[in-house]
Amino acid sequence: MLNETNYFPDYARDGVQYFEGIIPDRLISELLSEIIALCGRKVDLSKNLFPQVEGALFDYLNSNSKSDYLALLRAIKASVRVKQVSITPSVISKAQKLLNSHHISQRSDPVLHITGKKFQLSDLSLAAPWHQDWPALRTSTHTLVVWVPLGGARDKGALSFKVGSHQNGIINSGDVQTVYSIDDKEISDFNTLHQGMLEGDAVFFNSLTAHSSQNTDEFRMAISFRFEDLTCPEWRKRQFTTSQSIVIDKRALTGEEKDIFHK
Ligand SMILES: O=C(O)CCC(=O)C(=O)O
Repeated sequence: MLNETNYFPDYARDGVQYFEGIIPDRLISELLSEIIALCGRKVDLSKNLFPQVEGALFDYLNSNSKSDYLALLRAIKASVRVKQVSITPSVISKAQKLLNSHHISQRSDPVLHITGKKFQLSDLSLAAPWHQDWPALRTSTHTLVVWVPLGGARDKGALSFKVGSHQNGIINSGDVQTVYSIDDKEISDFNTLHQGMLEGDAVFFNSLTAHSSQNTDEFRMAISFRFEDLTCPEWRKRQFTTSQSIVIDKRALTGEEKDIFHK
């Protein structure tokens, strides 16, 4: 394990780089307030918002069906507040710099990540085992991932990275469960870096950098989004496609609508 405080990873060399305080507090607070409101709770702006999010989400989970809870998570993920975080000017300029391109895009949707034992819905842990994001995206090997904690990442809730693992290209991985997990032995040559993160910080990493999270007792919430270089020849060859797609979900139709559409 690398010394957490004395090591400053560099994106090109290590495939991961941290930036402190690049997301305005206001944006994070607005997103957290929205989550509390979506859970049907009143926001108390005089108190810390993150514990209120935890309480509101946990109550929602316990007083609604699992599918209603998952629908709420989808609604949160689709919030304009999430998009606002992902297009913060400071985030965009760092992404342009790290991708070495002024022409960048966000081809896929943001993802919402929750860990914390009391939010686990089945035997399947909410934590992510070691994996690369590339197999789930299949865009370009330059794809840049940005992970933004909304709370609970000051210690164990933060991601761990295998420093420099992006330089190995695509690593053997198992079948997809939640992610395409990588066996420890495939990445044992790389040092593990784990750095706690404050709200407002963001970590940028290559989609080939192996990373993981821990199944902590404490609640942790984060969002992630991806940037592509529109001038990347490799992505052009794939006709600017991505594997992370939105499909038309027929279950979303009401009974009446199903009668109208027949199929
Ligand atoms: O936040 C987590 O627990 C996992 C995040 C992750 O693996 C990712 O952003 O690819």
